[in-house]
Amino acid sequence: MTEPGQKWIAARGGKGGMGNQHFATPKVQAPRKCTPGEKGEVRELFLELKLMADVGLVGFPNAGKSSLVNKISSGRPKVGDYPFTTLEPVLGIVQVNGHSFVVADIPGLLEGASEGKGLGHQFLKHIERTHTLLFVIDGFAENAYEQFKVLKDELKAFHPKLAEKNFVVALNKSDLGIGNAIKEFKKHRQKVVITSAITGEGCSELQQALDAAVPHIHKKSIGWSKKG
Ligand SMILES: Nc1nc2c(ncn2[C@@H]2O[C@H](COP(=O)(O)OP(=O)(O)OP(=O)(O)O)[C@@H](O)[C@H]2O)c(=O)[nH]1
Ligand SMILES: [Mg+2]
Repeated sequence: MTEPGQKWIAARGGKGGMGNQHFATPKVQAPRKCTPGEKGEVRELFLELKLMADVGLVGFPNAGKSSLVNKISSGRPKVGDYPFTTLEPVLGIVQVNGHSFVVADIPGLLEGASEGKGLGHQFLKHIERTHTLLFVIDGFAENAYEQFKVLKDELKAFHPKLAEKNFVVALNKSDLGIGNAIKEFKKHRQKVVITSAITGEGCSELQQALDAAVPHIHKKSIGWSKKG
């Protein structure tokens, strides 16, 4: 169910029986005869909520996903200096260039997430329907590029479609000196937006990069119209 007001028949009612009136004749105008209706279908359903967002954040725990969401959007997920601070997805609205779109912060992923390791896999379903992914990589980590590759592989293992999505990479924690990571990504010709969620460096560039990646039809115009 993706639209407001959308209808879907989960279980059909049984065919109705024939009431007394059906058996009425000129002589017997109030018959006592009737036939019972059929039983309706019975189905047990398990409903699962998938959040609707345009951009889904993916990254290892502690990479700074929630810190960036705080900087670039209206979302206010909790930030902590320990892994798995974020335990539930949090949505935020990014307002840029006169329109807005929605980003979803999800718990960090671990290598093996697609097989159930850590927490993140439970939330990957929330990003199945997002158009764009934002990989958040801790640029200060020694194996930053390796982490990016692991994340991509995990997504692919979870669902090949996830790996085909449009994506933007934020190489975060630039305030800590991330020259090595920048070089690594350059070597592999992978474009990145260099960010610091602490100083704010690169955060408006990140908004622009996401804006360029999210298709226009998904965006809502911000503004007001003067009536009367
Ligand atoms: N120096 C520096 N620290 C950062 C930056 N971004 C985040 N941090 C710190 O890194 C830690 C983790 O930040 P979070 O935003 O909670 O990271 P997360 O990726 O959401 O983590 P999980 O929710 O656990 O997956 C916090 O102590 C932040 O203050 C940054 O750009 N520079
Ligand atoms: Mg977080």
